[in-house]
Amino acid sequence: MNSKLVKSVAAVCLPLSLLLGCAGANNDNKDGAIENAPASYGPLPSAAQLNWHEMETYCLIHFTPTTFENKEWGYGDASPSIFNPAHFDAGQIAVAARSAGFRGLVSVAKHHDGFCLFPTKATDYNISKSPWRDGKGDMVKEFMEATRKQGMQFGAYCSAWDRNDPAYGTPEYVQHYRQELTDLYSNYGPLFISWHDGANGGDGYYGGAKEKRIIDRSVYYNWPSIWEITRKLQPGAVIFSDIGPDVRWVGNERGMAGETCWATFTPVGPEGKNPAPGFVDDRFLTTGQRDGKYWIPAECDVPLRPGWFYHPDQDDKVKSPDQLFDLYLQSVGRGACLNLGLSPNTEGLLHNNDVASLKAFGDKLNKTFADNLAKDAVFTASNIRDKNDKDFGTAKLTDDDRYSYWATDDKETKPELTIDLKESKRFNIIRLRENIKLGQRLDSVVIEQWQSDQWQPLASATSIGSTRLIRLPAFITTQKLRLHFFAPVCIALSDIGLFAEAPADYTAINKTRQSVGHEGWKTIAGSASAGGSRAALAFDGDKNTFWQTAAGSLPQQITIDLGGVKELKAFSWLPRQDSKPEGLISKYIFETSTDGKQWTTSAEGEFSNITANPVEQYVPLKKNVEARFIRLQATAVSGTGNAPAIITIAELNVF
Ligand code: FUL
Repeated sequence: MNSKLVKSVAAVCLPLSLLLGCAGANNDNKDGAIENAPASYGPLPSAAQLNWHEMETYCLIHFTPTTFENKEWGYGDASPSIFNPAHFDAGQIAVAARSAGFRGLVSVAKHHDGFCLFPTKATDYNISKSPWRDGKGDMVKEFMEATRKQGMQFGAYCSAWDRNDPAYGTPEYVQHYRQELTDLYSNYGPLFISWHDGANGGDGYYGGAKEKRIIDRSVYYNWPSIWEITRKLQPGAVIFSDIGPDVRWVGNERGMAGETCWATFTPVGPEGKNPAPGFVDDRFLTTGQRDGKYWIPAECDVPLRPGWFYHPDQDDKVKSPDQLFDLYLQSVGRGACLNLGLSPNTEGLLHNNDVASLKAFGDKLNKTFADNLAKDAVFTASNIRDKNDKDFGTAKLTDDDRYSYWATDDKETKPELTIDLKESKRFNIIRLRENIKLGQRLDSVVIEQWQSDQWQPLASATSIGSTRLIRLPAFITTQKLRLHFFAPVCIALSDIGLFAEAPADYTAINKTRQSVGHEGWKTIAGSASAGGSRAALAFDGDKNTFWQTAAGSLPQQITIDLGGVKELKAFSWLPRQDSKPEGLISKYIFETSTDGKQWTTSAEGEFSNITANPVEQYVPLKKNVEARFIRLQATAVSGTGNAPAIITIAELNVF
């Protein structure tokens, strides 16, 4: 703890900081600010944002009638009568999340299908019309109680797009949305986050109209007036959306921040227009901007399974603890937070594979970070602020306070720090943290290790911020490290840790499905290939290659001879995996035939959320069929709204 406090300033600023985002050396930290502390640099986090940074990881739970339809986006037409999970247990879900070290749960209180998991006057399409708990239940409340029981914080996601509401697209619907948010903000205690999605407008049921409704995303909701409701009713919550205002989307649903990822960011809309959720120039979402005007750090959202909703065919595709750990390093370890999607099954429970992976991930995290090998090291700094004032000394680097810090004199912007571990130690992770109450100060750090009697280059990193975890390419054993820091102002480093990654202990229950393989497959018809592309790339077993059609020819399709009659129950399409948006099928027809002349439509529908989350789409056929020929035709492609220009297929499989 720091001894010389400037209490008066802290007292004045604390209540205001929640609303205005004033934070830093001169105010709200628990122990107050120290006399002669460095002046803050650039935009600063608010109290709600500091709380959010400290949480590091939390979960987002998708569970609505869409789960019972085995879809990713409900159309808005599902009967509430299908929503009746026999063994729903919020406690099972919260305990599993807690076992993985998560510090919060966010309930998807309403997804795009429009069904509210809480009773509300805003729409009839809500939980009270379902048979669950005889129509007297409130699932958001059960999630909230289970979350708090595990010592975690609670948040809510209420989709602005509503594919059920007949009024969607008119000013009346915006009133419904405001009412739903007001209900969520009023009845579930303090929320740590209000989560807002960018997917807005498009095809929907809309009370039976079954049409496409396009809204002007930049003005329709009047977001600033909605944020006012949030600030008033939930002053401790951060507001998440593509553009913030408190936490921004990282720009992908793979759970990964940029290797460089600044907490500072200036939201702008496309072509310089006013930004809004779903209406943003997305170039800097992943990296942030060093000169960004506001403190708007990134949240990395990613589902534990390929999809956000539960699909039985994905039971063997649950991310392993090692994959989760990689994501942790690429999100939390880059100054962001990790928001992991959990998807209960139709029973209302997490599958055993999910529970086991979460627990093993939590164990791995605990074991890895339990022992900071730098704890008893001797630190030698090239400069310590204010004539070696111990309030700014290197002992602050290994205490448990993430806001106490080693600082240099104002003019010392490129200091050096040597760490002597007193004996050789083996590790592969280096953790650095700044005291972000004073802003994101460091540009970069370069690290050397002592090896064969000399300093040798080891690692470097940019954008340190709230947490930077550097995983070395391999374990090293050394007694000494030397760090060179670079900043535009004096530095305020709060933490150094050295850790040895622990192995994960986990075995998944495997293989729920088997593809029939690609042997004997031949393309017999289809759209022309784009120059250099070959149709056979659509079934070469390599997910990184894909077939791309030439623009223009319609319909956009592929017809394949399987080489013999097979009994089929499902097909799958893997979109291109190179993160490019062109040619992603959003609506399809899948036909089968025994002779290549008479065709039956065996499946048709929507590949939802395909741009943000282009994972394998597994589609059970309407009924099992005997077929020698299959045809996949795209009737719409994401983003174009019109006839599909081109399609891409990384892999096609039948089961
Ligand atoms: C997306 C939505 O469209 C997905 O369905 C999911 O809810 C995800 C978390 O956000 O943008």
